[in-house]
Amino acid sequence: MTVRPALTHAALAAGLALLAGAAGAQTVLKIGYSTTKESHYGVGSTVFCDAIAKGTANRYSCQQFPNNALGGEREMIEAVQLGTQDLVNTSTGPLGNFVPESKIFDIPFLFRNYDHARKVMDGPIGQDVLKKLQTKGLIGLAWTENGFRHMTNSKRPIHAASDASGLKIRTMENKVHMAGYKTFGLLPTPMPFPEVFTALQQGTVDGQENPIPVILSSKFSQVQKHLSLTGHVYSPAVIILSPNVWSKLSDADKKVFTDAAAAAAVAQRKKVNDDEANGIAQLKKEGMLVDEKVDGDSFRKAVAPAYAEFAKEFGADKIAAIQAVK
Ligand code: EAX
Repeated sequence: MTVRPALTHAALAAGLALLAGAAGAQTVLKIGYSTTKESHYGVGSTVFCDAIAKGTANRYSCQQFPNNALGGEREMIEAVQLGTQDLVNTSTGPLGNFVPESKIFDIPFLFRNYDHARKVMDGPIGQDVLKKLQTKGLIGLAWTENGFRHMTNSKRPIHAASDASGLKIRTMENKVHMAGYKTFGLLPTPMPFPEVFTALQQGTVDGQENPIPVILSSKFSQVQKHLSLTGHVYSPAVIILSPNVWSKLSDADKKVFTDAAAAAAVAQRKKVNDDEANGIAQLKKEGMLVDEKVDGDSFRKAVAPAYAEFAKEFGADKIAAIQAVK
């Protein structure tokens, strides 16, 4: 009499185990980024996450952490390197501290426009650097995009480089940017992104610089009066995966992940385009005074002498090779 129920339990347990086996192991990957779910990073990350879920029949899926929920970009890259976070969709701002080869892309006025920048990132030069991430315990899946960066501040309109002189501006933790911005007369103050809104609000810094999609989604219009479309530097972004996850993927799954990241890049760049096209009107509506016809030559002239330093650091030939991409 006592045997029968025990058998039933055993049969039930075996049945459950079978069911679980049929469904397969399910892995939920944590992906973090700085801005909102609706922003360019959210759009790209959602395309990536949907594609890996579809391509692996839900064996892999994501939990998204927008709005700096997992920390600043440097912290997130570190966590991905350690394997305590699976994925990050991040600007290259702090990436040079891990992969020095990526710093060349941070030179001000290196790229002429979006077409040029995307061609370089997707071409042999960009892809070589993407592969270099592997040597630092990071798997670069694809270059996504943050966008060309523009200056905002609370003090005065910036039309020419001389207007920038003396303004205290928050920069990313990026030595190339800081060196470049000093030539404009700015006083660069490096700071992780999660602290920027408060620093602007409290006047710890006068301004900051970021692409339109970031200025929009982070509501900087609430704390900044002036926007100048300086486009002084291109800000690439990248989806990075932890090697812990990568090393467990089959070749077929690896292809699903890289294809998903490529699709994410297309969607994220399209969102950057859309924000560049529509966001400026929105920012004006929110009260910002926008200089759309900045004296770009004054900035290019100011930074020109720093190119000698950049050439020493990165090689004049490497810089020229990027400039030569048509
Ligand atoms: O990647 O730190 C920055 O200003 C970045 O542009 C922002 O985190 C989005």
